[in-house]
Amino acid sequence: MAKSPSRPAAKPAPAKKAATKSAPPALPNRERPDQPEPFDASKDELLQFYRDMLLIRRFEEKAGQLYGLGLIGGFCHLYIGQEAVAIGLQSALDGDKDSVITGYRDHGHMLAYGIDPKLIMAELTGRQAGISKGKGGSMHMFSVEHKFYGGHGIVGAQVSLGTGLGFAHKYRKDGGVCMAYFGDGAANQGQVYESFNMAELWKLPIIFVIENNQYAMGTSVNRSSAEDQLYRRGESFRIPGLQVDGMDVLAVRGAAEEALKWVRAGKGPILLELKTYRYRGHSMSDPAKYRSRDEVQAVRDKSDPIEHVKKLLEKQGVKEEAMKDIDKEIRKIVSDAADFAENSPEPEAAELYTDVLVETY
Ligand SMILES: Cc1ncc(C[n+]2csc(CCOP(=O)(O)OP(=O)(O)O)c2C)c(N)n1
Ligand SMILES: [Mg+2]
Repeated sequence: MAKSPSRPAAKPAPAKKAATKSAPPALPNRERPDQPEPFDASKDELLQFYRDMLLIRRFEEKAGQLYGLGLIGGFCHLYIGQEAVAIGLQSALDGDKDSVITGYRDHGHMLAYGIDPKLIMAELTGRQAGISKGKGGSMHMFSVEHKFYGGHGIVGAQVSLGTGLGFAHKYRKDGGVCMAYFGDGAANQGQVYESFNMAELWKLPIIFVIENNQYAMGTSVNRSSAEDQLYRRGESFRIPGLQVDGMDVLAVRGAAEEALKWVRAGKGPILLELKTYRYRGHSMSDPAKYRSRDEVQAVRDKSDPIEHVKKLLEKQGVKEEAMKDIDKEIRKIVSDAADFAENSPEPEAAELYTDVLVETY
């Protein structure tokens, strides 16, 4: 081919510099948390885990029914399958000092805090007696008294807000730690990384908790995440991460203890990735075309967190009958909560004007 006259002749390539022999600068020493041991629960503690997880399961089943009956409006995201995460983590917190914040899949976290199921069910059904006076509903539960800061519908927003809570704990020197939960989908949000940077820079007392239930709506984690080992997501901010079996409440509690030890020692934030699974759809209106029934059934059969504890209790000599009695007791608590909610009045119209602004105008 003829050479174009307008194009200057190519310059000879510069001679390559001899490769330097010295190694790249070493990274400063980074301490790592210890690999957590599973929590060594007594029989009573194990029974308590069983009871607490079952309460979430039965409560969520009832919420699904009430939604079907049209008693719950708007969005409703159930926590069935993920019970070991909220129970294992929150059972390790100090309720007087520590704070919790999460996304819209929040009923389980409220129950894990020991908040009265009646108030939660009343909130779901939009009643005056609800924990947010019936004005928040499923996604916007809140309890300052319990240091539970929501219930947030904007994916990832709770991570920045949680970082603010961590900042408040440090600023006030109240000794508290914030536990900020978010999903595998939220883990791809930009504000998460801005928060990571500030949290590590200022050594804020916060545990970032990724509840990796494998899906963000209909998108699997592998389809959406370049780095699907989510516990590594803090590494470039020097935030250490631990990957935990989120279907095993003892593993979760063990990881919570290790994380709290790290944060309470003033070493700054830590990241926990809890591998878990949601059995139900993303919300109540999910056609579930992105996974097979067999996939869900296989997790139920092999890894159910409640069945796991049941087996451990059996090994400790707890009889099937005793566990059935607990189930009956829990079902009664849940049906009482539903009756309470159904028989509670809706908020007065005047409530529309309260809790809107902190100041008065
Ligand atoms: C900023 C923002 N983007 C998108 C949505 C819509 N949305 C609601 S939930 C969701 C998926 C989040 O998945 P994940 O973080 O894995 O949480 P999970 O539902 O599995 O608990 C999306 C994209 C939203 N609510 N907010
Ligand atoms: Mg998810």
